[in-house]
Formats: sequence, structure tokens, C-alpha cells
Amino acid sequence: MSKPAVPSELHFRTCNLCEAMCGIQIETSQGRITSIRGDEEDPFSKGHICPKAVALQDLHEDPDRLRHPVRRTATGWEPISWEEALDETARRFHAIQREHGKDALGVYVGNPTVHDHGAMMFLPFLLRALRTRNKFSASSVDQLPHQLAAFLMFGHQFLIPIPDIDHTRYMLILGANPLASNGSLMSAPGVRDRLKAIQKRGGRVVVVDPRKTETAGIADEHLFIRPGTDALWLFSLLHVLLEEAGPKLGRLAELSDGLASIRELARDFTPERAAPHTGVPADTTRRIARELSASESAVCYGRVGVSTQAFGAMCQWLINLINIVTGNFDRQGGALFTRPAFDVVGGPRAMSMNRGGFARFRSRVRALPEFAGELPVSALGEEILTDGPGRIRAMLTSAGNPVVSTPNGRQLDKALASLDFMVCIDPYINETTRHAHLILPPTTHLERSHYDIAFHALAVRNTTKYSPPLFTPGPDSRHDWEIFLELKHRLETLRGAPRVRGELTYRALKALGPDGILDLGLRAGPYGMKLRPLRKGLSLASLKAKPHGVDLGPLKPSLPGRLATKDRRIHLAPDVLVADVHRLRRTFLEAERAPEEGELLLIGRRHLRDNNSWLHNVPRLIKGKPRCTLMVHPEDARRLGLSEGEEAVITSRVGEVQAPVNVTEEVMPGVVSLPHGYGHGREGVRLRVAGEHAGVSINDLTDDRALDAISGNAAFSGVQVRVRPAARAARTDEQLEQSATG
Ligand SMILES: Nc1nc2c(c(=O)[nH]1)N[C@H]1C(S)=C(S)[C@@H](COP(=O)(O)OP(=O)(O)OC[C@H]3O[C@@H](n4cnc5c(=O)[nH]c(N)nc54)[C@H](O)[C@@H]3O)O[C@H]1N2
Ligand SMILES: Nc1nc2c(c(=O)[nH]1)N[C@H]1C(S)=C(S)[C@@H](COP(=O)(O)OP(=O)(O)OC[C@H]3O[C@@H](n4cnc5c(=O)[nH]c(N)nc54)[C@H](O)[C@@H]3O)O[C@H]1N2
Ligand code: SF4
Ligand SMILES: [Mo]
Repeated sequence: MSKPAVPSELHFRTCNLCEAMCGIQIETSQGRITSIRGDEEDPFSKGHICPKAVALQDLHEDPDRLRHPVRRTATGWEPISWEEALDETARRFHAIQREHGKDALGVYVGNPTVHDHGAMMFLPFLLRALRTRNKFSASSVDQLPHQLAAFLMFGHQFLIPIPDIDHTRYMLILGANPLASNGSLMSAPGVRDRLKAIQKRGGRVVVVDPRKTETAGIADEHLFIRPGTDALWLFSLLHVLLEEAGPKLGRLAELSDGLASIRELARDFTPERAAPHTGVPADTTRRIARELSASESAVCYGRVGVSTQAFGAMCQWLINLINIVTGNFDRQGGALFTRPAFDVVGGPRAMSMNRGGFARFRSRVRALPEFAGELPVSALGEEILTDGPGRIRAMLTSAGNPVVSTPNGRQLDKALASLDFMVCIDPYINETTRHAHLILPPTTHLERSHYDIAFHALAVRNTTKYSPPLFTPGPDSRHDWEIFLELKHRLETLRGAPRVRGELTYRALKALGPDGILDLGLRAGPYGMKLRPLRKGLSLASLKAKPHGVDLGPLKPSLPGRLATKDRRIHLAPDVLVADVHRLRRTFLEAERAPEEGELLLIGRRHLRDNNSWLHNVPRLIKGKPRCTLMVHPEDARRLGLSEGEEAVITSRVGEVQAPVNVTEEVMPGVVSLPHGYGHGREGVRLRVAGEHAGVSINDLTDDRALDAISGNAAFSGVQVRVRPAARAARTDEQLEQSATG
């Protein structure tokens, strides 16, 4: 039984389950949690939490969670010691790389990594020690287009403009549902109130989404858009802004290059030509452009729905351009860069994230471009399954569940099952880790200290907060960062790296740990104590003295100082993006191809009580009405002979799944929606509760060949599918069988 590290019974910390960074207050009694509530004194979240916060306790206490490393044997999973597990991992990776080359090892890193400063800080050390080019992560099923646009326009992959939701008078939201997701690349706890406050100030919220989401439900206006056509719509919006009102760059005019090419590019993208494809009437587009332009302040924001599509990078580029040409960039009420206390962009080199880099090498099979040293995860399956030199034969995954989170999950299942050796750093035996030879489970969130180095840098207000561990981890447990460091050290030793230097680095890093690095980063940061003890400012110690966190004020203009391009200018028209516009023209304008009659396009969705694939084992969150349903518009349901609650078979190029139908006007005609993160019914998954609510995986339908051609990000939005009633399918199969045998 773990003992509380802090004697008092009230503990203040930050929930790390999503990007909102809610302050929570955890009450314990005799080493057990008795309640989890919102912390009213947290200067950022002011008491807000969502129903997921209680999962922190349930995950910690979950009997299915692994407490020590396990090895898969012919007769099942067997516990083994940490020493043995770490030694074997390093030894097998080393042997496989020696025999088949360094790229024979692949690595996939998942989303929870970004929610743990230890993992974030030590991952680069591990990746360097793995020496492979076959690095993949959840970035390429998520925000890679944002990173690419930021890198090309502002010079750093994490110089991502954040909507100033608390001051804007007009917010145009595309492909995001913050009421379910609690905001993304826009950490904003209590986002519903923040959106309502825009309306109370006399402003407007407009949502553009193929589904009338919870967020659309509280907006002033909702526009249906045909999935995958946002780049075309955004271009037509830009067209009106440039042709009617004219660009209003203000002081940014002096700092930007490429406006003339943008005007030229936007010339033929009229709302009238876009309308048949997007489904948004031309006069509505013109009106929205006028509203954006006339508003005292305004911001356009687009997230997963416009990032995970065939023109993802273009969408993020256009969104930045719209904010710039309306004069809302780097300005209160518009889109601004943050100024975080631990500065991953402008801090000392050793503590900063790399700025990015594009297409310096390509994947072996399909020649997809790298970004920041990573390859698109859509290529992972084929890199394992396609013979030839450089084929991946061993995998390491950490905090990821690519079998259900990345496209063509069945192919990846098959690929992972064929590996010579696989190791997963993960607390659960799930759809992905069941293929592992060894699983190395880390400590839980409550056994670690916590600091959001990523999300403070992506938040709608500058704040900073440190959370000490709530429970002391047992002697037989390891943090993610410790596992990373141990593997790095072992691999380097096996390769014969200089012994003394290797040992010294290892000991120094171990002694420093994430909190040591955090302290150095805070001191060196913009609010830091700068190693001069008498000067006031932030350090780890000063943060520890403020258990609710510290407010550092609203987002403020920071240009040109914050730009990271070599010439310190904004690149409005980067070559890579400009060159891609012909693809948009070819796809829509030149073909003049309107949507096909009867075409069905699949989109995903998130629910407030889900968190990607890994909270379905929490009984308090999964209970209630089944959520893994296929939303179908009544007109389509009628045409296809589907009725409420009936099972439907959904088929795409890569697979087929079956789910109950929910007939609803929430989705637009021609669009169907399934949530992602389900599909726990696969053999060998050890999630007892999730197994009872298994659902099916949308990523058994999404296509590893459907990509944003520029960034390589998966294009989940608008997968072409066919849908038929399961009953009829069964009947036809039966009839077919009868006629075959008869
Ligand atoms: N409760 C909960 N919260 C989460 C998560 C979770 O799984 N559950 N996941 C976390 C993660 S990892 C992330 S990245 C964030 C994501 O945060 P959000 O981006 O807010 O996530 P979604 O709710 O998926 O919103 C995407 C929206 O895009 C719409 N959409 C789909 N296709 C298109 C299209 O072609 N065009 C347009 N305009 N819209 C489209 C969908 O209908 C959906 O409403 O959420 C985070 N927070
Ligand atoms: N169709 C479709 N697919 C999608 C999306 C979509 O909108 N539609 N969204 C995409 C997005 S935005 C994302 S971010 C990805 C997520 O993709 P992934 O990151 O691959 O998947 P998760 O479901 O977040 O799985 C997290 C894994 O980490 C483990 N884990 C949890 N906490 C820890 C920890 O502290 N340490 C370690 N070592 N492991 C931990 C969990 O057990 C689980 O196995 O999914 C993507 N997939
Ligand atoms: S909104 Fe996110 S950070 Fe806040 S309590 Fe819910 S899961 Fe945790
Ligand atoms: Mo994500």
C-alpha cells in the first residue's frame, strides 16, 4: 500500500489527463483518496474540473494496471524483475540493430508523453540512443500540420499561435469541439464559460463542423461543411478578405514577406466556386468574412478536424493567414504566442525543443517526408511488413496505442504480431501492448511530480504551477523517465561508448532528474531567478511555495522578438505550401466535381468522458448509454434502410466494422460519425471493464493511404464508406449460401 508523501490530508495539483490543466484538490485519509475536487484557488482553472478528474484515483487503484514488468510466454504473462527486463530489452535491440542495421528498430511515442515533464525531458536522450530513423509518434495523427505551418511561417514548430479566447469579440472555430475535448492547442479550463463570456461581451461565436456538436450548440451560428473541404472554404474566406476589405497587416506589414503571392493565389478562390464543394452558401461565406473584418477583434481557430485531413497543413497555414490579414495576429483578442516560464521555444538550447526540419530524409517504402526527425505513423505498418533492407524488425512503444489510434489498425495489428521483438512502456495490456514480448509499466501520475512544460506553452493565459508527488512510489517501480534513462545507458554501454564519460552522464542525469532540469529552466526563463539567489523570480523552490500556481498575466504581443525564422520575419508564402495550392485547385476547381450522389463520408468524434483509447477501463466514466454508435442523418437512414438502435455494417477500402445506429440530425446529410478509441474486444486485451464496453475501432476503417500530401499527417476526416443494415447483410449472406449450396 502506498503512503502519502505529504502528511497533510489536502493535496493540490494539476490534472494531467487533457490539455486544460485544471487545478484539483485531492483529499486523502490514511493513505487513500477520499475525494477529488476542483481547486478554487488555482489562478487558471478557478475550480473548474470535468468528470474525468476522478479517473486519476481509479487509474491508480485499477487492479488491471501492471505493477511490475511482465514477459509474454507460451503459457501467459509472467512477472520479471526490472533488471532482467531492462537488460533483455537493451540486449535484443542491440543485437537486432547489429545484425540488420540501425533502422531495423522502430519507435512509437504516444500522447500521454506530453502530459509528463519527466518523459518529455528524457525522451530526446532515449531517442538519440536508439539511433534509428524509424521514429513515429501520435503527432502525425494529430497536430503535425500546426507544427509544419508554424515551422515554415514563424521558424519554430512550437511557435503555435493561441486564440485569445478571453479577450476576443469574434471566434470562428473549425474542426474543434472544445466542449467535449476541453480545448486543444488552446489550454482553457472552463472553456464553456470562456466562450459564453465572448457572447456576454457582445461578441459572436461561429462553429464550422460537419456535425452540430456540443460547442455548436452554444454558438451563435453553426455552419455544416462537407468533410475535407475546409482548405477550399478558408481560401474563399481569404479571397473575400483580400478583395473586399483589403489586407490590414498594421505593424506586421513591416515584418512579413509574401503578401503579393498570397493575393495572387487567392484570386480565383471565390465563395461561389467553393460553395458546391463545401456546402457553405457563397453569401454566408461573404458575410462571415465581413463580420471577421469588421469586428473590433476576431480570431480564427481550427483543430483536429481540420488538421487530420488531406489539406491539413494548408488549413493551418490559411488560418494563420486569415488572422494576419485581418490585423488580429499578435494582438489582444486575436491569436498570440505565449510566454511560458519554462520556455521550450526561446529558452536555453539544452532545455528547448528542436525548431523542426522538413523532408531531410524520407520513409523507405512510400518516401514520406520526415518532420523534426520523425516519420508519419501511417507508414509504420508497411515499414514492418515490406521486405528489404531497413525493414523494421523490432519495436519500442511508449505511452501509445497505435493499433486503435492510427489508421488501418488491422494492418498494424498484423505487422506488430510479425515482429522479432517488441517492448512497450505502458501500464496496461491493451490492443497494442498485447503484441509485446516485454511490458515495462511506469508509475502513475499521482506518484510523480508534475509540471506542464508543453501546455503552459499552449495556454490562453500565462500561468505556472508545480505539483509534488502525492504518493511515494514503491521501491519496485520506475518512472517513465527512469526507464528511458536506464535503456539509454544500457544501449550505450553495449555499443562500447566511453565507460567513464557514459557513467558520469548517467549519474548526473539521474541525480538531476526532471525536477532538477525544471529548476534550471525556470531560473533561466523569462520570469526566472537567473541563478542570482537574491533576485526575486521563479525557481522550483519558489513554485513549491505556491501550491495553487502562479498567474503570469494575459497573452501579450511579442513580435518581432519571439520570431524564430533566421531572418526574423514572418513568411506568409512558404514555397512548400504555395506549391501545394495547385493540388487544391486540381481537386476541386479544375475538376469542378461536385460530391457524388449517395456518397457517405466518415468523421470521428470525442466524448467528454473518453480520453482517446485509454480511459474505458474506468467504471465511473464508461457507464451509461453506449457511446460507440454510428451517427446517421435521417435522410441517409431512410435511403439505406437503417433505423435507430439497429446494427449497421460500415465498410471502407481497408476494413469493415459493425456498430449500432443513432439516427440524428446532428450530422449533415452524407456524413456518418463514429468515435475513436474503441475496439477493446481484440483477443488478449486485459481490460476487464473496457472489455464489457468494447465497441469497434474507427481506425479499422480509416486508411493508411489517406494523408495530407504535404505533412504526411493522417487524413481521418471524410473517409469514404458504405453502410448497410447488419440484418440485411446477414440475410443476404444466408441467401447467398443457400443459392450456392442449393
Ligand atoms: N474528452 C476528451 N477530451 C480530449 C480527448 C479525448 O479523447 N476525449 N483527446 C485529447 C486530444 S489528444 C486532442 S488532440 C484534443 C482534440 O481536441 P478537438 O480538436 O477539439 O477534438 P474533437 O472533439 O475531435 O473535435 C474535432 C471536430 O472536428 C469535426 N470535424 C471532423 N471532420 C471535419 C472536417 O472535415 N471539417 C471540419 N470543419 N470539422 C471536422 C468533428 O466533427 C469534431 O467536432 O482533445 C483532447 N481532449
Ligand atoms: N480516427 C481517429 N483517430 C485518432 C484521432 C481522431 O480524432 N480520430 N485522434 C488522434 C489523436 S489527436 C491522438 S493524440 C492519438 C492518440 O494516440 P496514442 O497516444 O497512440 O493513444 P492513446 O489512446 O492516447 O494511448 C495512450 C497509451 O498510453 C498509456 N499510458 C497512459 N498514461 C501513461 C503514462 O503515464 N506512461 C506510459 N508509459 N503510458 C501511459 C495508455 O495505457 C495507452 O496505452 O489518437 C489519434 N487517433
Ligand atoms: S478538463 Fe481535462 S484537465 Fe480538467 S479535470 Fe477534466 S480531464 Fe482533467
Ligand atoms: Mo491528440
